[in-house]
Amino acid sequence: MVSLTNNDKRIIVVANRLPVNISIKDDKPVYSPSPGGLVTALSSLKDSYKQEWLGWPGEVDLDIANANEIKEKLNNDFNSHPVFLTKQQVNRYYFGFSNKVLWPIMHYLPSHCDYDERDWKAYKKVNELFAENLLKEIKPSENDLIWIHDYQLMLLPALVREKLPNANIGFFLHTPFPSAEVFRAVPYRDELLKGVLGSSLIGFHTFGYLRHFRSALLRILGLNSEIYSADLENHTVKLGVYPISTDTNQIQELAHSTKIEQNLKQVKQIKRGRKLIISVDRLDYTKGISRRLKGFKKLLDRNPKYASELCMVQIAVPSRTKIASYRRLKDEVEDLVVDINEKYENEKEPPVIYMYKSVSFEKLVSFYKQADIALVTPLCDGMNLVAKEYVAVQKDKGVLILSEFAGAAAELGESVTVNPWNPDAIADALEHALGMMPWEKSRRMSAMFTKVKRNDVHYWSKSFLMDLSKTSEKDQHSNGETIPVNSQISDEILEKYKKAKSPLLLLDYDGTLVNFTSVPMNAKPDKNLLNSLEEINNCNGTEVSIVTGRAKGDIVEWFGDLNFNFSTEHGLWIKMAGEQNWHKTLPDDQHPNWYEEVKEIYSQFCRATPGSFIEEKETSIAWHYRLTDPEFGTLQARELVVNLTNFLANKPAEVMQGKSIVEVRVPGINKGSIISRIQQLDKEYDFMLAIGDDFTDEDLFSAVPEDAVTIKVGKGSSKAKYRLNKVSDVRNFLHKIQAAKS
Ligand code: GDG
Repeated sequence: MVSLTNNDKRIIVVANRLPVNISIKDDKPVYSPSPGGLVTALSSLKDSYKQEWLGWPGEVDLDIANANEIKEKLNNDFNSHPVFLTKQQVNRYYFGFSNKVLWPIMHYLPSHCDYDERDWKAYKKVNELFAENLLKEIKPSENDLIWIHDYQLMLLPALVREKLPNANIGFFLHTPFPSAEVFRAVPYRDELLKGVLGSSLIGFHTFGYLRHFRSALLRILGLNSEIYSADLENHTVKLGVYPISTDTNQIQELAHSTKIEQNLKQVKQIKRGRKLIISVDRLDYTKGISRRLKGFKKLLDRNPKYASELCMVQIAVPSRTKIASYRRLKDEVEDLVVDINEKYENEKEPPVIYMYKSVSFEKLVSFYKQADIALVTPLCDGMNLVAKEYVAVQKDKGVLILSEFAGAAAELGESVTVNPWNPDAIADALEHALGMMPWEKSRRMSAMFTKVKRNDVHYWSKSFLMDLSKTSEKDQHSNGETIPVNSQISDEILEKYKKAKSPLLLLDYDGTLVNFTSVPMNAKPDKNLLNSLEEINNCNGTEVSIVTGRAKGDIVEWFGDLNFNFSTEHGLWIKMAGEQNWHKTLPDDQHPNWYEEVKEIYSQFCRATPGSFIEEKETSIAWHYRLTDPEFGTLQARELVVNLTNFLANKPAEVMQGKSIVEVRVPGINKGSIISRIQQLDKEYDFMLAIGDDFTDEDLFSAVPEDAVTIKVGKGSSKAKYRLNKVSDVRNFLHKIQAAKS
């Protein structure tokens, strides 16, 4: 088990709802704790971390109750900080955008969406309110762990990051993350994704949701990510899979305690000797209640004897009743229950017992204990805790029928899985469960119990928080990452530069001095850049060098008039300032003999990969895929690299894969070749600064002397010592260089 002990740190939990209820009695607020899963999840960390909560305290009439008094009481007695919301804010942010747009989309049910721009505005406003309250009331420091929960607060991580760039911000999504094709339909999808990306760590219940999220980043924001992380301009976001669970020990204890005796008796009275099938859900259209009832009806229609032998209890907890589709669902479900019970009205007892209410947890555990089968058939569900609670109670008996579309199905493979959309399949699964031999029930349930016990809710919270505490910048630097150029480092570099008599600047072009464009020829240098570089070049002996992989022709066209040093085509052609002619690093007779065949392989890939194109240079040839479908392009590039590596195995060629490019070149010449040329010409410099953004610049970083200043643009491991985050930061830095000597 992971261990977390750090008494300096606080865990700040931010969720839509605080774990405390406030009601008004005799014009006075009455407080009652409502500990949900999150409180349980964090209970085992109570001794090692101080815990604070931020959230909406529920509807409180502030005309009757005094806001300051409530605040004080919640602070002192519940470590909680309320974010008070007006009725209209609740309607628009919570019932509106959160539950009429995000909830259905996250669950693949866009037909339930009802979009109103005013709801989005309120969603934004409330997320801002949460950020303001967090910063003002709790004042987090870099030592704290901020844990934000769920789809109602997707904008919050970025709002907090803006004010606290080094904060440890975790975000956990309790719903599924749908396919990017579905998420694309959300209005303001970019803002939502960028909002979540303010986090240091984003957690999902399953790997499938994580995969969809990455795909949405790529397809909607054009952001490439690794399996477990995404590099942004200013920070890295880790991604992880943390399946939520139950407090298995506590549930087992309750299931065997005398506390539930009375409840057990009541459940037995409901059963009356029949077999019990239990279903428990919030009354929500994602939970598949109607289809489940239809499935049960099919079972009875196929086997009328079951009408007297079985009893199905459906507990439907009232939920989001302000939303029309939830009210319609209630009518539909109740009609179906009446339908079944009317059809079998001659039986002694109705086969379906429908309870539209919330019951105590003791009662719930009693139902789980008495149930021969749990029928858990959501159409889509982030995890589904009911399934795990049933397993936690049963231990080695009973049968769990579980929807394929619940996150829990990824872990509970020994359940009887079912397609919840198909009532016939539900009836089949029930028949299967009813006929199952005791030894098989025991084998399946014991295997599931072992997993639910090992990966319980305490493991869930500890593993998430453990990973979150490892995401701080400090940790990443100690893992060999580049150091961001802050104002102190920048001053130190500029000071060295000022003192130097013959400084040399070695600057990569694309991704360093200019941003990437979809068509390479569009990335022309602007006037501002040209002026800035020219001024630096003319200043007290400074030499500017453009060190690029681009063809010589592009550079001559754009910079030909300027007296810079140039290294083009990854070091094939070099011309130092003042030289009349270009120096070719390779003798003329060394034109690569593999060139035409590589071109042919590229052509085949171009035909199969719409949007890709070939760029021909003298001794290298590149396949660009920045304009292709991003996922397909990446797959094709991988395939291409395998093909090329095989084909070029014994040939004088090097295959390289960079940012949306695969390139084959002659080995031994690269961006570091300019340093050999400098040595050949006996040139000497007393200060060198090299800046570049991709793997081809690593050759330059390796070739420069050890005391040179090396800067990588963007995140990622590198031989460079320092890091600037983006092209605009490089340009600002160049302006400082320009100012330093003038
Ligand atoms: C969301 C995601 C994800 C239910 N009725 C009563 C009652 N419950 C308790 C159950 C269980 C919880 O409520 C329901 O949790 P679920 O996971 O089944 O579903 P959601 O409410 O939709 O939760 C879901 C979850 O977040 C956690 O990440 O698993 O996918 O949709 O614990 O026991 N508890 C009591 N009386 C009831 O009548 N006391």
